[in-house]
Amino acid sequence: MHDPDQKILPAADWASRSVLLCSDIHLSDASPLLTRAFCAWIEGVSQRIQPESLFILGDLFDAWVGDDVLESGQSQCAQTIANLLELQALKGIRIGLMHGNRDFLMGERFARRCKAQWLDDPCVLKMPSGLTVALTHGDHLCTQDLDYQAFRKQVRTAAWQHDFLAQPIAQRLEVANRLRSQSEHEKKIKSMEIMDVTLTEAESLAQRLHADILLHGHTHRPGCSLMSNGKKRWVLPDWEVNASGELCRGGGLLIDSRGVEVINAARV
Ligand code: LP5
Ligand code: MN
Repeated sequence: MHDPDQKILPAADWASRSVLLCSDIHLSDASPLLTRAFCAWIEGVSQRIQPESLFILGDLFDAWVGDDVLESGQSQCAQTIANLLELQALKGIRIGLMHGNRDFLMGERFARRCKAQWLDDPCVLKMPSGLTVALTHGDHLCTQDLDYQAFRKQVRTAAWQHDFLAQPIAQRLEVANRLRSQSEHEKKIKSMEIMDVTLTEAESLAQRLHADILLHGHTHRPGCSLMSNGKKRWVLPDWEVNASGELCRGGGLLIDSRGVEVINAARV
């Protein structure tokens, strides 16, 4: 059984017999029904499948403006998710968290609270069968999206993050809301091709990491395709509920001794 307090393994070297993966859930206090549906899915699937590990490959939250939000008691969603992940960890499931483009400010305090470990982006998962899977959120592979890449470079600097986190929570939330609106506006203008991963980048990442499979989220275009170098590319779905709280999109993937299996949203 996994010890939740164990030290973070060196980057790019994870081993597990079975891993449940998901990403792009985009949880927030604005959508308690989505939070409820995600919790039900995690609890149901983890009980049924009993995976050794649960890896969340970024954008667990719609926007994360700092770990102090959790401690401030201002976010029911953050509390609920921290409790959910902590409970899974206490049941013996190893929780791996990767940063996405919306929650790259998740920090050590949040990870400790969830009893989670950080997954470097990219990292490599090695299965006992010999199958090797490269894991990434995927946003850095969208190299044709030059505006986004410039934005990403800026907000990932320590100086920028230090200045941002020094602002009061209310101000940070305002900035995040403005950025989310701007992003939604720009996504209507950008072409689908620009917003997808650049295939040559995806291929060379899998090659460089000696992986049989590349697995990522971010693009919200789930599926499996064969790359020109013969390696497979699996893409995780994003999540959404309808007005009644039923999942219309979501779910994840399970990797075990049988390979990769789609675990859809309804299957709990
Ligand atoms: O997330 P998604 O899928 O909708 O779109 C992404 C890219 N957008 C983003 C922006 C995020 O959605 C906003 C995240 C807010 C939470 C972070 C909180 C703390 C950080 C605060 C940062 C100031 O990542 C989108 C891509 C799309 O994926 C597909 O790959 O196209 O990229 C954009 O829309 C970015 C624009 O192209 C460039 C934005 C430039 C804005 C510069 C203003 C800087 C303001 C600084 C404010 C202090
Ligand atoms: Mn993303």
